[in-house]
Amino acid sequence: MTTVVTKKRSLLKETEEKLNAQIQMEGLASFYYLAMASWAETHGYLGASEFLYDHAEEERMHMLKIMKYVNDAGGYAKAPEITGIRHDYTSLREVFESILEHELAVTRSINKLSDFCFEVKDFATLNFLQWFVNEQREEEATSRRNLEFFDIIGEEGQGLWMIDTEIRNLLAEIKKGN
Ligand code: OFO
Repeated sequence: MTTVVTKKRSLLKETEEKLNAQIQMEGLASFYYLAMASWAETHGYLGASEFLYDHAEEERMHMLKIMKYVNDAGGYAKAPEITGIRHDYTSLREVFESILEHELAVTRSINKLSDFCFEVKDFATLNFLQWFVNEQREEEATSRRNLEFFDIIGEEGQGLWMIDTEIRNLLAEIKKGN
């Protein structure tokens, strides 16, 4: 039911659309991580798959956080349409390289959105987005750390097994800190 009261809000239509685009991006990220988790699990990388399954949940939580914000602000959050998920990778390294690229793209998206909110003086949404700004800083650091394992340990011999173990250990460390 739409009443006069429910129409009154300070959230601009354009901000709502941009937040919905971010919801789409977070939802896609969740399934993107889920597909990589399944790839890793079926290729014997159980530590990496644990990390990736866990991260798929994190991304879902990010999506829900924005949905709740939009609806609480008087807008209408749209559940994302998920298509075009990649299911095949040539190596575990490629999985983690594409994760870093993805996280950098999400950071750019959050920054653009924050910049827009600043321009239109939507300080409430700008404040809300600060959580995501900090989160992206952490996610980029984690993505780089995972990739460093490949360079430091090396992939030869038992290297991949050790890398897989280190990725699992990093997840445990992150969980301890949360
Ligand atoms: Fe939602 O932080 Fe990664 O993508």
